[in-house]
Amino acid sequence: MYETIALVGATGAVGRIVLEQLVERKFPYKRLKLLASERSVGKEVRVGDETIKIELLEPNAFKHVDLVIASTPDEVSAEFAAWAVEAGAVVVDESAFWRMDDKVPLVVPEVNPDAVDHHSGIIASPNCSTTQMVVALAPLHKAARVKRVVVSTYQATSGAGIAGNEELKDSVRDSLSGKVHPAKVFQHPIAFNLIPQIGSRKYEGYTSEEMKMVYETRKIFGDDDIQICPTCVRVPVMIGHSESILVETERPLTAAEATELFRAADGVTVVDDLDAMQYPMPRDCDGKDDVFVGRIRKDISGSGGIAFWCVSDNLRKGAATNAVQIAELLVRKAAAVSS
Ligand code: 2RA
Repeated sequence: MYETIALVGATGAVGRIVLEQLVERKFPYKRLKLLASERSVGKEVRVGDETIKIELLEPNAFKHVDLVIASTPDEVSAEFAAWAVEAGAVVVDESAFWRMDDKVPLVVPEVNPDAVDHHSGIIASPNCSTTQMVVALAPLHKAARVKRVVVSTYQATSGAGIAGNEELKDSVRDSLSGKVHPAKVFQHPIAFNLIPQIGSRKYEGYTSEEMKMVYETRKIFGDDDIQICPTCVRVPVMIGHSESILVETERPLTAAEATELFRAADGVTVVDDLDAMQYPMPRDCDGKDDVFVGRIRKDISGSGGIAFWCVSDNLRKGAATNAVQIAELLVRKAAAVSS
């Protein structure tokens, strides 16, 4: 058990859910510190039966802290993580800053739990669009080795934080009264629209969000030969990222075999009955921790691959839940060593 844990970024969209998860999942700790920038210092946050005052995120804030869960912008993580590690804490970090650092494991507990054994103080949690895809692909990769993936995402506005959801609401309200709400968070008005750009130009016309899916997936599976062609799209949905995935495996799988592998996998729920109009949709996955798959079928264009549809709550498994699960994994591993 960790005596003192800290959450950095408690007031953000993901931070709020981390707090809910710590309570819901009965994460073992004695004391919880909430740390944030000057703007939030002194604010009171209800956590289960406790009310906790937010303290300033500064170099001395991590004295006696054993474990940190952090959901902050990259530049904040770049600075504070060293303070925490220096004070002896382990940091489970949600930002993109550390994910591709060779010394930092990038962990999805259902996929590569043993990667946590090799940390030097920081453990990274992947980007939401990567996390749900690797949870779904992991059982296929284990059984038949994934060679190539073509993925299109349909990403919720909450991926851009509370401000993203506010912009969607304002944009819908203004559109319905015949006005155009000026886009601030997104590149274009999001109401009744789809925006095929998440992040900035990164490589050969692909965006930063798309290249995260490539690099992070390879790191998590420990296989640089996996070829991935992603297209990331922002859609006017508040919670729940959806992905249309075509996967080719070294040993071709039938749709029935893939379905059985999905059914047996940890963290995956199959919802797949086209005749009964049953398939995963963001509205149904909101507030749930699993990755949902459906529309599982063979690729009829001749790749020998499997096509499927995958939905997950981007704030939960895509962020908060994965971070808390990493922390739980650390607790279990420490208990196993000491017993
Ligand atoms: C998004 N994947 O949806 C990002 C958040 N990490 O914008």
